Amino acid sequence: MFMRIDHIGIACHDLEAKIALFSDTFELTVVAREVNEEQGVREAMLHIADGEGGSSYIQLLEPLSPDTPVGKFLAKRGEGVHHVAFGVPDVAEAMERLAGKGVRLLDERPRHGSMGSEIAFAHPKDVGGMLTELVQAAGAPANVK
Ligand code: MC0
Repeated sequence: MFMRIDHIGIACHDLEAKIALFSDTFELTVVAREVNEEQGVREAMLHIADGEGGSSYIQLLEPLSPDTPVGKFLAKRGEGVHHVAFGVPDVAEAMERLAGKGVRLLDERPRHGSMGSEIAFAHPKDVGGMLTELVQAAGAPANVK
């Protein structure tokens, strides 16, 4: 079910500065920039590699305000890795499977994520302190109607 790493989310105070740092240091290219009001973030996706199940990215996240998940995270822990996102073929099915293992989901239904994806989060306290995101990419089987 957890077929690949879709992205690693990095919380930062200054998106433009971190885009410059990551693209220069790791020689990565920005392939998408978005504002996601529902999640309270301004973000950029930096392409890492393409694989059979889809591509993988570094996602840089700047909060839209202090009173958002990423804003609170920065205040408490500072900049750094915020979450790990697994690419799955069907996010609704992956949510059911995690819930069946006793993992608390933070979303009752899939929400809109980067680049047309559908996403859901699982509670970090139920998976060893790692905020976990499930991502069904826009081109994943369950999204092809
Ligand atoms: C909080 N905690 C974390 C954490 N955030 N642990 C690991 N990784 C994180 N990112 C820990 C805290 O340290 C605390 O532990 C406990 O969880 C409760 O945290 P809190 O500071 O009291 O905050 P809450 O409970 O209000 O919210 C935490 C929670 C929230 C994870 C439930 O941030 C959430 O619902 N996140 C999901 C949505 C999200 O993160 N969206 C932004 C990315 P202690 O031991 O101190 O009690 S959006 C995104 O990425 C989209 C655009 C996409 O990929 O397409």
